Amino acid sequence: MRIIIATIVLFFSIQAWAGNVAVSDASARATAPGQDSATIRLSITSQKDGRLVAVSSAIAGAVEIHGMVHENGMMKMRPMDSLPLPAGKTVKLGAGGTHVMLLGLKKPLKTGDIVPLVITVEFTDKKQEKVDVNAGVKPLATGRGGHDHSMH
Ligand SMILES: [Cu+2]
Repeated sequence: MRIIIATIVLFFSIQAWAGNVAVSDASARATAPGQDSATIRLSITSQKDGRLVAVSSAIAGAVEIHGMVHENGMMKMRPMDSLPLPAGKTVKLGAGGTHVMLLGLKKPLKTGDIVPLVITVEFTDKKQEKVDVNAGVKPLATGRGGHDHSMH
């Protein structure tokens, strides 16, 4: 059964359901030359109260959940241990605030590439659920509307 689910996830990566957790709209941007980190955007909906506790990817040395904090009048990224996922609420990551960050990319991200991710959610009863997600790589943002770090 697990193999069948994994296969379905591979072919229908737009929205991955695995039990209580749905992940949608997962995407990244192509990397600029020399860039070895990348921000992942995605939306997570958990049907039960839980927390996003880990994200991993075979193509990155490390994956962190980053929050944004004000420090001396500047917005800075800070790693978070976990991110609350209230039951039934869609939590968006990557829209200028909390985001998932790939560090130590093993290869550059090119438009059309797929970034494999494993997302781990822990529920209030301490049970964990892992969701396989494929994030599509979009072209590097340029010009209007391409402001990934806008705080609006
Ligand atoms: Cu970050």
